[in-house]
Amino acid sequence: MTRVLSGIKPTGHLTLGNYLGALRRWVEVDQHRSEALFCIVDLHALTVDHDPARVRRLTRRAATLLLAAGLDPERCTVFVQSHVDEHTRLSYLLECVATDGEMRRMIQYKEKAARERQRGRSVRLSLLTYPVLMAADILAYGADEVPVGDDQTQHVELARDLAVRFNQRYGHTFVVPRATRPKVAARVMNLQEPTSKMGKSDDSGPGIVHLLDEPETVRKKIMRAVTDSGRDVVHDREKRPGITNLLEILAACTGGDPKELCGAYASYGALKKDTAEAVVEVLKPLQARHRELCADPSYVDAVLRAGAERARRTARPTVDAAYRAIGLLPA
Ligand code: AQP
Repeated sequence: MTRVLSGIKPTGHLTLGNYLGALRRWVEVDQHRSEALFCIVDLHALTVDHDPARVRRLTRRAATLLLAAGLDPERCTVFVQSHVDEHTRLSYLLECVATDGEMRRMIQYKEKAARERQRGRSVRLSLLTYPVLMAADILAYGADEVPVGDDQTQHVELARDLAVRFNQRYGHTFVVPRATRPKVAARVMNLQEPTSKMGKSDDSGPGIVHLLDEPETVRKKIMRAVTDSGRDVVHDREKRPGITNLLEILAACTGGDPKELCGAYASYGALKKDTAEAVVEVLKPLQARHRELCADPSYVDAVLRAGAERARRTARPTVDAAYRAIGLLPA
């Protein structure tokens, strides 16, 4: 059976981008057709300036939202990365296989390091090495597939390279994973700045739809989305990024084709209205389930505890094998 692993970082409140780019596929496809593991990658949230209490809060909230969206602990393993030591154990070994040049070429590193500097903060070493920890997240579990949005494909490529290199040098140890992307909405853009990704750690509120936004807030944000000059509704990422973003969101929410949807709209206003309603409908059941789960935090704790145990059992043999293969004396 194919094994799938993916994660989400508790650096902010989950967004429509996280949902359409990743979470929805985990729920609708991956947990049904594969042996699937999903984690809240809390260690990755420490790579930029952070507030400890907030990270804890966001970790719990992300876990609750994953379950509210429909991940079923009977079908898949849901856990918190820092509860399973195998991730950091393996990460060090992979740091001994990765190169400094590889790390510095990572687009997310360049962008996030620039943002930290702009804010007058120093850049944490872990921001540079974070893709290696992400490779460890994936390789420890022998994942065949990693369902991610567009922005994470470069990191999955790195995990592939490290797996191949390790296997060539030290003998076959790791499965070589591959990224899978959604057909539409692989990169949901910020509604106010449609040439930038809708990211959860950005502060520009009106451009970001959060999964727990009230329906009225969702409507307002989408109705006020920045559109392009011109009047006709066309799908063109380069020339019409604002309208194309709305078409992608609407198509992802309704199961349509963004290019075919163009013909159905004579004005930007009508497209915005339908997009807003489609998003509200998609979020409604998730928000209702989230309210129920919040009333029973012990259930979420129990799911995470059981998930971590199962994850540990799955990862340990591979990580132990990597320790032996690289030349470390067994304890
Ligand atoms: N805008 C997006 N469109 C499509 N997919 C997206 N993902 C994130 N944003 C979009 C996908 O969601 C999964 C979890 O993302 P993450 O938590 O690892 O963080 P990220 O990719 O770095 O995205 P964020 O939300 O923008 O976080 P910050 O702002 O902290 O960097 C991934 O599969 C991702 O591709």
